[in-house]
Amino acid sequence: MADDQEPPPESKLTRSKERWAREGRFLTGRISRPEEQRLPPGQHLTRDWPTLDLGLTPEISRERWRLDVYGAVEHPVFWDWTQFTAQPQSQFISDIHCVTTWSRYDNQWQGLATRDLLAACEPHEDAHFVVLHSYDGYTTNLALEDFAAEDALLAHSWSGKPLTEEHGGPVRLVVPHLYFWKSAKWLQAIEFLTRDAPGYWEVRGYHNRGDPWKEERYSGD
Ligand SMILES: Nc1nc2c(c(=O)[nH]1)N[C@H]1C(S)=C(S)[C@@H](COP(=O)(O)O)O[C@H]1N2
Ligand SMILES: [Mo]
Repeated sequence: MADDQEPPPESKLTRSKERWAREGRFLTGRISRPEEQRLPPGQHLTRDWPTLDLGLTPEISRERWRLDVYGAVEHPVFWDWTQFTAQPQSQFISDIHCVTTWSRYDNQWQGLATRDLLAACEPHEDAHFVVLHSYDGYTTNLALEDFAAEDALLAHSWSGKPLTEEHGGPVRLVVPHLYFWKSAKWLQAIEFLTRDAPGYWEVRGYHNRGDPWKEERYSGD
């Protein structure tokens, strides 16, 4: 089971982001563009890679790291680092779209494709949602179809190097077709559910799904 760690007290950035959600900040008011449009509306490109989190970087050594997959699954999983890295390996290149309006192209990720994880744990017929639990107390929710996207993965490497601590190492989720807050850093557990359960940002004014091309930034968009 996931640790019952409380997320850290709300930082200035967290409070600003809650306010942006209330004010509808960064909304262009445009309708969703076709998927062929690489840069979603209201986004700008950045070449560096900003770090965004709750202001607390959990230090989880690869020795101490565990992945716990539980809930509505036929085969719960509890892997240590050796077991996790022995799973099938995938490499995907994808773009990052953060709801704070930066996007970053061509990120090369390596790790376990969520589809391979699903093959291992076999979600029940009535499992339609997942909640990701992280070592910093962060949570985020996804529909199972979004989690199962063909280029979604549990990434341990970026550009051929181990994922750094600031970007979520040892392991983070990457779901490229949704805003980056859905891509949980410092992944600890994946819970399969029959009913949806909004996560940290989803209960703080952010959209439940977060499709960048539909500008699903805030709840109500
Ligand atoms: N565990 C955890 N994962 C998280 C967050 C967080 O605070 N804690 N922030 C999310 C947000 S809002 C963004 S934009 C991305 C930022 O990832 P990066 O710091 O690697 O750019 O991580 C997401 N995943
Ligand atoms: Mo974000």
